[in-house]
Amino acid sequence: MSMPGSGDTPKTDVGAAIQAGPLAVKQMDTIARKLRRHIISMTGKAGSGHPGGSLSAVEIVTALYFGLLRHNPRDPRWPDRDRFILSKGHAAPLLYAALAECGYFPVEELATLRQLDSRLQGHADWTATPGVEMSAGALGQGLSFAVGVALAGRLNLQEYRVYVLLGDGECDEGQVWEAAMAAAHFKLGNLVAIVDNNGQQIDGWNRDVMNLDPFNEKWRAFGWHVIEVDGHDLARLIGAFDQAKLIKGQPVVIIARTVKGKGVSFMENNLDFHGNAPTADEVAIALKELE
Ligand SMILES: Cc1ncc(C[n+]2csc(CCOP(=O)(O)OP(=O)(O)O)c2C)c(N)n1
Ligand SMILES: [Mg+2]
Repeated sequence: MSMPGSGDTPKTDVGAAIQAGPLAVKQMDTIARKLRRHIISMTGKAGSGHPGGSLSAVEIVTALYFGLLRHNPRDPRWPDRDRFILSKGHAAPLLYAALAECGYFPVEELATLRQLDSRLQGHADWTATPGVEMSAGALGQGLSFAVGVALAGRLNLQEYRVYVLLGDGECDEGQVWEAAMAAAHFKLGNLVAIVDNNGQQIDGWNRDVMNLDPFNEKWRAFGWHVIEVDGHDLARLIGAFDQAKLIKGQPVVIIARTVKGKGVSFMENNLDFHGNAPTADEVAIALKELE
């Protein structure tokens, strides 16, 4: 996290977390573990949700919210904020955990996930939850939305950058490729897509359901600059995001190689935890592993 830049920034009350500036990788690693614990506790308490695809993207979201994004939890609609758009909306528990740890709302509220009248529904609602940029859940839409936000930034002469997180299975959707084509056509150098490349989707391995390979070459053919990285290595992820900033006049996609369910032994690569919450016993074991 970094301070809102100079220039036309509004007079806002800047929180302590922001004043601290980007965190060291070691501190981010501690936060990543905390986010994993939240994901387990929240979905366990709710009795439903999507832990697998939330756990796989923990480092990606940690690097963004605690290392890269220019944002202000005390002023979620600050016009010049960098945008993070969660296109794979079922990973809402991860987004909520990160937003709470940043200070957008109290950490205690995480326990209300999926309850009636909670601000934290199973899929995020931008009208309800501070810090949420787009209501998601229907896969395939986030990149199109991000293209619009990136174009708006350019038209309004704003310097914010747009980051959008997609699932790899989500890339089965044709709309993703329409948006990919448009982003390159409009030379959107302020747009970075990250693909959580965990190799799985709801009902199997991508290679069996709908083979995406050659994945990098597809993005390149659509006019994108491609960076491939270990999606659980915070230092390398930050390096990838820094590298992306150097690319001008072209959108960048970071293909982050990840493991679904990462961090909890019995959840890793286990399709049962795509859309099922851990039981009380499983929560206890998982939290022990994440101590
Ligand atoms: C349009 C649409 N079709 C189907 C679904 C149901 N669905 C939820 S998650 C999911 C699998 C997504 O796989 P992926 O994008 O790889 O997510 P991850 O592995 O990161 O959880 C599906 C098919 C949906 N949410 N939206
Ligand atoms: Mg996947």
